[in-house]
Amino acid sequence: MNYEILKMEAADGVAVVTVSRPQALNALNTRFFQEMDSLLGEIAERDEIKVVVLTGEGKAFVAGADIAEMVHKTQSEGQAFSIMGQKTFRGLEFLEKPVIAAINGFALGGGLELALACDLRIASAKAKFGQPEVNLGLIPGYAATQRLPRLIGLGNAFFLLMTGEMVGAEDALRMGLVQKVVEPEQLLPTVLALAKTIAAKGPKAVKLVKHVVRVGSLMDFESGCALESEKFGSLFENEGAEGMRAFLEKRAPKWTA
Ligand code: CO8
Repeated sequence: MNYEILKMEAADGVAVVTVSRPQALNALNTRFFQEMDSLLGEIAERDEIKVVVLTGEGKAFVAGADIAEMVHKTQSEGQAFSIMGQKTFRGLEFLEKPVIAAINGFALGGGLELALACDLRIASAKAKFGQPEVNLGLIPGYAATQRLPRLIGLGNAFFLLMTGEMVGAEDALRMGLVQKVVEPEQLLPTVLALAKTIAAKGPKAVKLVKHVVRVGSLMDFESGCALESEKFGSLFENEGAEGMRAFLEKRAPKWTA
């Protein structure tokens, strides 16, 4: 596919994907979703990519779904636009590689929903967060009503969803919406260092951490624990044997995948 909106640069096991439509503050249109679906397929196939970083070009991470595209939609087209986006974000959420959002600026509406589908969120001190859909007479359509309360609790989620208010990075940190806030110029170096830290861990173990947490979140507690035991066992006579042996032999482990 010929990418117009998404740019990817991969080095040292880390792929940095940049949403690049700064003239519209990286607003999400149909083309974005087509490109993201295609890129996720490519990332899944490239074994050398261990961790993905997602960021935005210019002053926004992503300022929401594209209002100019949505304004003309009928009821059924609106529903279809929501389903298409939910499917793409699900693909990101279940990609078998960690995804870190490097939130450089506005993360609003569908943009915050995109960040919520990532595994970790690191913010620039200049970033702004919000679910402003109610200002437009809308509700979120890319699963913020579901992911936000699970991530930051009902009270914080209702605050963002009902007021449409924008909050700064420190408030986002307090709510548990992001894991860390850094000065703007430190954002990419911090996120790249974090990505490289994760990329250096046991690759099968990292993959299974994500798998068990994500798939387990769709299960009842007992089924999730059974899945954990099964995957835990699968690392014996495998990567775990090397990791534990290396610890006992006081040397660095040699991972094979
Ligand atoms: N969609 C389309 N264009 C946008 C969007 C957007 N979400 N956000 C900004 N732009 C455009 C502006 O229209 C402007 O274009 P132009 O230069 O042609 O006039 C350009 O980007 C720059 O924006 P501003 O001049 O407004 O920049 P400011 O720095 O003054 O303001 C803000 C920045 C505060 C971020 C402001 O742009 C803003 O409020 N944007 C809209 C934010 C918003 O409401 N987002 C939520 C959208 S709804 C949504 O995401 C629902 C998701 C679920 C959809 C489910 C499918 C049905």
